[in-house]
Amino acid sequence: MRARSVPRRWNCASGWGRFGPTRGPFSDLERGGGVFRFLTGRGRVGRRFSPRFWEDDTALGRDKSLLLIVSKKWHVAKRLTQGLREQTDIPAVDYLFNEDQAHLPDMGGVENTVSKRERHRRAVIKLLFDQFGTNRLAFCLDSSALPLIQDFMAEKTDTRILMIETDFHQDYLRGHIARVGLAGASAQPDVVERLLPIVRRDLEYEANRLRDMEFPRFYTISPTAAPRPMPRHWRRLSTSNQRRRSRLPKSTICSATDRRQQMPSYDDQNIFARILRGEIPNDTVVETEHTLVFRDIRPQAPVHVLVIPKGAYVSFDDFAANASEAELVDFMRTAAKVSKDLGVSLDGGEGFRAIANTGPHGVQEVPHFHLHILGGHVMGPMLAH
Ligand code: DGP
Repeated sequence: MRARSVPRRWNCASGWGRFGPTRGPFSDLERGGGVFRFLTGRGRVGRRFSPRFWEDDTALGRDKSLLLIVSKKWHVAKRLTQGLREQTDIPAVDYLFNEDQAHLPDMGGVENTVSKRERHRRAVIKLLFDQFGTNRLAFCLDSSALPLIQDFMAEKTDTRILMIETDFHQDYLRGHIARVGLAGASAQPDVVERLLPIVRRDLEYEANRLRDMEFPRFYTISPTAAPRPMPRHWRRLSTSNQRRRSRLPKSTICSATDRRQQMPSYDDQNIFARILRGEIPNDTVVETEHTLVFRDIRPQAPVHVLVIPKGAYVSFDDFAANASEAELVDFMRTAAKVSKDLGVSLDGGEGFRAIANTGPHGVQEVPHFHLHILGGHVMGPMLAH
C-alpha cells in the first residue's frame, strides 16, 4: 500500500541550489531571502510582482490640512485656486482627479494619468505635501466625486470642504449635456430641451447628497445664502485681500468712506474691479471720469451693456449711500447718454430695461455695483416664471 503523501516545506536553499550554479546572475536564488527579494522587490501590480512605493496605502497624517474645494462649475473653483496660488502660501491644484492638467508638479510618474491619481490618491496627496514642502493643500473636486470626498473625510487629517454652490442656467446645462456626451452635436434640439430638467435635477441631487452627509467642517459659498462667518483659512485670505486693496491705484478704485462699514466689504478681486484695473479686457462703449460702460459678456438682448462706477461700491444701496454727488450724477447721465447712443432710449428708440441686481435675493453675481441696460426688442415679463 502506498503511503499518503504529506506536503513538505520547500527548502529554498537546497531546492534552488539543485537547479543552478552558485555563480552568475541567478546565484542569489539559492538562498530563500534572495528569492523572496527577487520576486517581490520590484514591479507594478498585475505585471510585476509587488507594489510600487506609491501603492502602499498609508494614512496622510494628523498634522496635515486638506482644503477640498467642491464645485460643479470647474472654471469657478479654478478661479479660487488661482487666487490661492497668487495671494497665499497655500499650494492649490485644480481638478487633479478629472483633468490631466491640474497644476501638478513632476512627481515621478504617479501623476501621469487621472486614473492613476485616483487609484493612488493618498500617495499622490502625500507626495504633493512633500513636493510643496507644506502641511496644507487645497484642491478641487467635482461634486459627483462623493466616494473620494468620503474617503478623504475619513482621514485623521484636518480636512475641510468648501462647496461653491452655483445656479445651473439653461445655457450651462446645454453645455454640460454636450460635454458629458448625453447628446451629440447632431442631436435634435427638442431632445436636448427634454434632457434639461432631468440633468438639472441630477445636478441638484448631487449637491444635496453632499450637503446631507453633514460632514463636520463643511462650508458653502452660495449666490443666495446670507453671509456666514468664514473658516479661519479663508479669513486669512480675505485679510491679505484687504492689504492688497490698500495698494490699489487711486485713479481707478476710490477709497471707501467711513459709512461703508455698514455695507458688505468690497472684494477687490471681483471681475469688474479687475476690468477697471485693466487686468481683463472688455468691450468698452463709453468711459467718463467716474463711470465705465462696456458690453456684457453674456448678452441677453440685442443691446446689453453694463454701466459701472469706477469707485469701489458693492451694490446699488452702497453706491446710493456712499458715492459723491459727482459720481452719482455722472453715473446717471452716462447711463442715459449710452442708451440714446445705442438707439434704445425713447429719444429715437423704443425703450429699454435697466436692472440693478442687488444682493442674494436680487441674485447679484458680481459684487461691484452695475446697471444692466437691455434693449433692442420687447423685453417680455419683468421676471421669469
Ligand atoms: P449680475 O448677475 O447682475 O451680477 O450680472 C453680472 C453680469 O456681468 C452678467 O450678466 C455677466 C457679466 N459679466 C461677468 N463677467 C464678465 C466679464 O468678464 N466681462 C463682461 N463684459 N461681462 C461680464
